[in-house]
Amino acid sequence: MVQSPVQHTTVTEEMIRIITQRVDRVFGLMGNGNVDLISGLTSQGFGFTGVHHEVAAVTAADAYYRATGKLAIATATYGAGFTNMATGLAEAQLARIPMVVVVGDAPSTGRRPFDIDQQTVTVGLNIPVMTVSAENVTSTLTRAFDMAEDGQEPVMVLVPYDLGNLPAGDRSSYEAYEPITQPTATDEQLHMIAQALVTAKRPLILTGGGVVRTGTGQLARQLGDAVGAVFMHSLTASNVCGTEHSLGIAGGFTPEHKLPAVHAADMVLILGATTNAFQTRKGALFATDNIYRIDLSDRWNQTLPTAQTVFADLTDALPRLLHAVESLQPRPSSYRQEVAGLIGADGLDQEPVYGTDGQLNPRHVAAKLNEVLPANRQVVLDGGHYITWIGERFDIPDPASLIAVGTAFQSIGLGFGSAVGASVGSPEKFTVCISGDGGGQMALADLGTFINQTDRGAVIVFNDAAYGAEIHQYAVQGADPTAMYLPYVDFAAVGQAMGGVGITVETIEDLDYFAQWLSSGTDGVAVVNIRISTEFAHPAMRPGATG
Ligand SMILES: Cc1ncc(C[n+]2csc(CCOP(=O)(O)OP(=O)(O)O)c2C)c(N)n1
Ligand SMILES: [Mg+2]
Repeated sequence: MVQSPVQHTTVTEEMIRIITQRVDRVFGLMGNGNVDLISGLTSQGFGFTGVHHEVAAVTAADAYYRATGKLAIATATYGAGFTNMATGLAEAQLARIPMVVVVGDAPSTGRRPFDIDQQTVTVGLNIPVMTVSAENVTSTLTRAFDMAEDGQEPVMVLVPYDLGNLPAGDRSSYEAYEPITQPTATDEQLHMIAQALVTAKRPLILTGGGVVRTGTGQLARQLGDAVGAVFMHSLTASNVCGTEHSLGIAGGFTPEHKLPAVHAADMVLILGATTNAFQTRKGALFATDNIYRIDLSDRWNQTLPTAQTVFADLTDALPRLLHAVESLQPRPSSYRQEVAGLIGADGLDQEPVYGTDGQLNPRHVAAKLNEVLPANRQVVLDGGHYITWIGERFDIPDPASLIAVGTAFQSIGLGFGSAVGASVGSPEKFTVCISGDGGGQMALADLGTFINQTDRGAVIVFNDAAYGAEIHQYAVQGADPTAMYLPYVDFAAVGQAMGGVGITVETIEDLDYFAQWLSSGTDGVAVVNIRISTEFAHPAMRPGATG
């Protein structure tokens, strides 16, 4: 009798088994280090989105999480595939985005002349890293998912590329992951904040990404309603409390005419929001020192050293705080009624629509775009001067509908790649990716990916033929502007070449063509190239304004 050979599960097969159990989407670009993995996934019809530059594998997985709350995988080959990911990884780590990054690595026999030390580079990015072996593939990959989810961070899994066809080791070797214990507030601490809220004349609650992640927006709203507080939110927490008593976005994006209403606050409670220089206008956003924070760690308080911080998980702390406030039987403050009288005119109608160069004023453009874009918008931003106008003028329905990958690491050039992940994650929304011409040229590799992956959406380029942010911040202080100006690129033509519908906007009325395209309901992606003047600087760009 001929004995049939024992069927082993290979390392690659075992990785695919775990991946398909834990996620529904992989973003990546292949090479020798990950071709078998991708091939094994696509051959079974698994959701794989190919990108054109590896940084987009990471930023698309990042935006996918921000859009859906679901963890995704980014994969690349060893060497250049890995190094191309670095900027996206630094952003994901700083922004606390869970993802598992699966990357090929040098063979288990040792580095070849062209291999680099990927482990050390990953450690340098502050990202946990683990290396798969044939014996531990199950436990390693499972642990990577658990760590990423629980720790809210990217986790790197390196796979020596020669191991793929070896039999995978004992599946039972996995030791259960020990979840991180979160800090808990004491009753006294919560009572202190409750007292401050109840005795304040004009309490203000600033909500951030921590409120979004813990799903505590409604609790924060109830807390504010109990004391008559006014709300603000960070960039990542648009409309998280669903209240009309909000002064909108906090920080550099806060329009100047709303600042008197913010400065009137005599007590501020910050819930799960980073207080970086931009968010607090270098600590000057609030006129009071009577500031309290509830957050998991002090890592995110960068500008308010005197704020009283209670370290706690909002899921536990907010219901208890609400109870503490209610037991003090507060009388709601009159702040909400006073706010209308404190907000000045926004002054848009006083501003010219064009500069003396004949090009458009970006503030008017942002205001009109806000009117014409569909309500079910999902706005993906790159970085640059132009985003100040979007932050100021755009209505965003909920936190998941404003995605700005790159703000934590202060990187431009991540817009089109991240728009891929947002669009794939929430195809029911109208995804609009807004970019500058500088960041747009940096991200160009994945403009075509976004166009191809999106049934209906738009790319809008605020094109001032310049690194506008540098002109408005540094040329005004005497830096030579030569290298700040860029050759003009017609993004409508570039977009058309990649399968989009090109629309050129030189006058404010030209935006009606875009409005018509939107109302026609035609499938596809409009690529709208808008010529912007370099003469209009947002106040947040003033030297030293926000850091
Ligand atoms: C990767 C990277 N390189 C350089 C910078 C510095 N930087 C910040 S904004 C900016 C200009 C962006 O130009 P553009 O995308 O055209 O937008 P604009 O400021 O003109 O509106 C530059 C170069 C950066 N933030 N990230
Ligand atoms: Mg520009």
